[in-house]
Amino acid sequence: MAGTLTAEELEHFRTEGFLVKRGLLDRDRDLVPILDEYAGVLDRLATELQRDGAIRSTYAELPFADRVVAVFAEAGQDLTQHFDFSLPQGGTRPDTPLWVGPAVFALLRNPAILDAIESLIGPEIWSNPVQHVRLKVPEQLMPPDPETGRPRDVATPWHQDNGVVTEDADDTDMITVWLPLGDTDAANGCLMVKPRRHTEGLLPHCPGDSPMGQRRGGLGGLAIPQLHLHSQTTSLPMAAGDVLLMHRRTPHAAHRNTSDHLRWSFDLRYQPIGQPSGRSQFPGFVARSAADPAAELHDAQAWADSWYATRSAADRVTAARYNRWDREAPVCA
Ligand SMILES: O=C(O)CCC(=O)C(=O)O
Ligand SMILES: [Fe+2]
Repeated sequence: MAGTLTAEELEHFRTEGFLVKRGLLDRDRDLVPILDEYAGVLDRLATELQRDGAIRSTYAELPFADRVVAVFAEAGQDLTQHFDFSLPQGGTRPDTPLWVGPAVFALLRNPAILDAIESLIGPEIWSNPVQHVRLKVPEQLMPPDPETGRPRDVATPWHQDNGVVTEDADDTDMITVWLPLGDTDAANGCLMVKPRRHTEGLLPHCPGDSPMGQRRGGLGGLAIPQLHLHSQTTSLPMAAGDVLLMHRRTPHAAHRNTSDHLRWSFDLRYQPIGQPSGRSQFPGFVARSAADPAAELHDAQAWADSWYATRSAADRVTAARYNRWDREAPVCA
């Protein structure tokens, strides 16, 4: 079991609320297939944008990460949803872009990742559908935000992942798995955590459009108010192949991307089978089961179809509630 955690690693996770497992993934075996699959998505997207007059060149000569930067910057748009394997929180339409390809499914089922998860929650593992790819173009290369006139901020505000799901999942033993597809540091937007704060319970979160929120994209804009952000911050520079495991109540955030190159990452989540996912309108699956191996999903097309079916039911998805926070709450006003 290549990814099984050692006793020291388990102890670190339990006391600190997170663990960086260096080199858990092999770049050639585990990450290159994603890059190959996404190169096709990007090529089709660039071709379409050029046809529609949104960009002059398809930038076909550039390697993937540089090509993402060139295409997003010239189009002046964050086009991440074309690569994402989840749907937006509200506003989904039957033609909302989504990429649920076989290489992404293979990563969700990656044996080394599942070994690490098994060490934390046991062998009955559900792939929780709160999952994303994040393609963060250097902020200085994107046109300024039309509303504020300031550079578009791709930082991720401080939050706990428990805070971005619905309250039925508060006791779900959800583990976040965050992995960069290119090397990441404080300049290009690596993650930061507040160690040992996962034992404090759920902290208040404020919507991005409230005075205490930080008016930022993603995550429905949720942010923990400054008042609760005392205590040490640890930045986590990581290389492609490293994997961060996080407790659902560990406060975390990401630096801005002030570099000149793409910061991109996947975040996945796992939990014991049978517990609420906190996003019941989205589909998960049995990733590993010692008790009932026949229940495991091995069919990439069936997984993709489960997302297409959710997207087709767009009215239901749009009406759904994604979190519990109220912009009028005293802590946010
Ligand atoms: O990648 C980011 O900037 C944020 C990721 C995050 O919040 C998560 O993985 O839970
Ligand atoms: Fe998060």
